[in-house]
Amino acid sequence: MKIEIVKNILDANDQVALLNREFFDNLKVFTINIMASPGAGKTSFILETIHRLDAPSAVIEGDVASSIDSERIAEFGIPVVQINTGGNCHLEATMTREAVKKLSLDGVKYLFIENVGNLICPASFDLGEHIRIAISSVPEGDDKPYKYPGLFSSVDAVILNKIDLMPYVDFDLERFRKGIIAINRDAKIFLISCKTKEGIEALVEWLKSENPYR
Ligand SMILES: Nc1nc2c(ncn2[C@@H]2O[C@H](COP(=O)(O)OP(=O)(O)OP(=O)(O)O)[C@@H](O)[C@H]2O)c(=O)[nH]1
Ligand SMILES: [Mg+2]
Ligand SMILES: [Zn+2]
Repeated sequence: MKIEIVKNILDANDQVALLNREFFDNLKVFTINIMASPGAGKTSFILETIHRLDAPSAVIEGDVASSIDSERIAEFGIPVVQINTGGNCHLEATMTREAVKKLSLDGVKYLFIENVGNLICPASFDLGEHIRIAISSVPEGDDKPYKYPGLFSSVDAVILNKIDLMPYVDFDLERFRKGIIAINRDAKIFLISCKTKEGIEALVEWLKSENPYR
C-alpha cells in the first residue's frame, strides 16, 4: 500500500514534467538539471558556464532555505528565480512550473536548474529538463558513483569539479571513472576546476553541441 502511494506521487510528477518539457520546447529553451551534493560547485559551474556560452541564459535556484545562490547569480545581471523548498530535499516538477512563471524566458537559450544539494532523491524527480548533469568534486572522494548509483546512472554527463585539489587529496581517478562506466556507459565525463578554469571550455562546447535550439 505504501509503495502504491509513492508510485502515484511519482506519476503525478511525471505528468507535470511532461508539460514542462513541452513548455520549454515551445519556447526553444534548452533546460539543464544540475544535481550534486552540497558544496560540490553547482553555482560556481553555472556562473563559469554562462559567462562562456555567449547566449542569453536564465537560472532556477533550488535550496531548502536562503537566497544566497540567487543573489550570487543576479549580481551578474542573469535572470534568476529562487525556489525555497521549505525543508524538501529535492525539486519537483510543480516547483519548476511555478518558478518559470516568474522568469521571462523570451530569447533565453539555456535554462539552468540548480537542484537541492543531495545525491539521493533529486534523481527520482523529472523536472522536464532536456539533460541532466551530476557534479562530483575531488574532496568528496572517488567512491561517490558506487554509493549513489541512482543519481549517477540517471545523468547525461558527470562533471568532476575541483581538480585543482588533486595534489592534496587521495583521489583515484581510475576508480571514479570505472564506477561511472559500470552503471552508465553513455555518460560523458568532464574534469574541471572552477578555480583555475581548467576543462571548462570543453564542457561549454559540449553543452552547445547538445542544444538543438541554439
Ligand atoms: N578549490 C576549488 N574550490 C571550488 C571549486 N569550485 C567551487 N569551489 C568552492 O567550493 C565552495 C562551494 O561552491 P558552490 O559553487 O557554492 O557549490 P554548490 O554546489 O552550489 O553549493 P550549495 O548550493 O551550497 O549546495 C565555494 O567556496 C567555491 O568557491 C574548484 O574548482 N576548486
Ligand atoms: Mg549552490
Ligand atoms: Zn528529497
